[in-house]
Amino acid sequence: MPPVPTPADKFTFGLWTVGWPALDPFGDPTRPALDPVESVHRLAELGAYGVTFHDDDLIPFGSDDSDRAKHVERFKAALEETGLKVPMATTNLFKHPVFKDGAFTANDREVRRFALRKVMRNLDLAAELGAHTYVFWGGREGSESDAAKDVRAALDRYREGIDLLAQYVTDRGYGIRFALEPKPNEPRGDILLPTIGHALAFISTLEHADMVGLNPEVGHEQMAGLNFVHGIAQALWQDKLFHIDLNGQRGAKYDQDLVFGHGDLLNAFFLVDLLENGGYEGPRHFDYKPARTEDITGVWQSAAANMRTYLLLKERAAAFRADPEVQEQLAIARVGELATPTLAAGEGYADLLADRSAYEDYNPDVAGARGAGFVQLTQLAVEHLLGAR
Ligand code: DIG
Ligand code: MN
Ligand code: MN
Repeated sequence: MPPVPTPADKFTFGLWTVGWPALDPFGDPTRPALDPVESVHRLAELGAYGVTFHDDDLIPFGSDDSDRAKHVERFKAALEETGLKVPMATTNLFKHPVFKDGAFTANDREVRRFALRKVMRNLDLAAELGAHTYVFWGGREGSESDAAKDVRAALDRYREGIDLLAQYVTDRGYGIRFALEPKPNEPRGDILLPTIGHALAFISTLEHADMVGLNPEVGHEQMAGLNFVHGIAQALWQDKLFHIDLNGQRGAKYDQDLVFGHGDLLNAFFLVDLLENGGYEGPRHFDYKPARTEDITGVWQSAAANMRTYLLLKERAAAFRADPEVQEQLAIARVGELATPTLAAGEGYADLLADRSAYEDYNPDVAGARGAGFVQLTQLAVEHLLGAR
């Protein structure tokens, strides 16, 4: 019996995901617009825990205050009826032409001031709806020309914006943390803070660095040819995995936003293993696009597919960890030994220099000739993934 998702699994979806009408740069929409209230009800029926949104997903850009209130009230009523939560919110700082050269890092100072106000307004709504994480994906923060963007000045402005907004939510007592979402390119030729590494380095320079972490997305690191599991491991190691965008990507190409697991399935297996055993307690958030080929039935099938795949991988990763043959092979591969510090308690470099077994009497050819047993371990993982064990 395939696993059935429940709110206890903490699966969340962006309104913009199932609501994507499938307009792309080369073709018209293949689906009608989807009412956010309909999305809330259908996702609740599928077993989701919550929804997330950009301001413009809920309140069409340019709505007056009275229309804005109506959109918010309808959304709140649907949340009330279904019990769905809103753990995260974010701002659309990329669709309107005003942001064509960025928001926080636009050369045009008035655009930057408008962007900050747009974020502040949605931070108020995010707090009202109970969100504890606010994502910043700087999709337009970047350039196509190295002549047109002073990157050092742009990073100054990026930091100025995040620091100001962090001060704002702190003074307001919103209890909101910020999560930066890296991406290497698309829609800009090159996007600032392109990977987890760049974002971690940037966070370390912020005035309120303690309340700023990451919202890494599977496909974005993989667009840069990087191993997403490695990136998440470092984010966890630095206590900066505040949120996560799960989806699928098939190699270094345009951002596919496939269903979770429909790209690099083996990496997805080890990602679920890491998330379930590595201490991440946050939502399992899907930021994907139902393929343009699908009708509305396909949209809901794709939403269910994300959750089913995650739960199947969770089951198989648990079976992998519980398998005595795997535990034996882990020991052969000395994976657990890496957790032992290289120096003994209280040992310093003088002790190391005095230890002849570490160098003078050490025979590197013995270790060099020893089989690591990694391939057999990987094969056991693949066989668990395939349901063959
Ligand atoms: C795209 O990967 C971005 C936007 O969809 C949104 O700002 C963010 C939220 O997860 N991801
Ligand atoms: Mn993406
Ligand atoms: Mn995303």
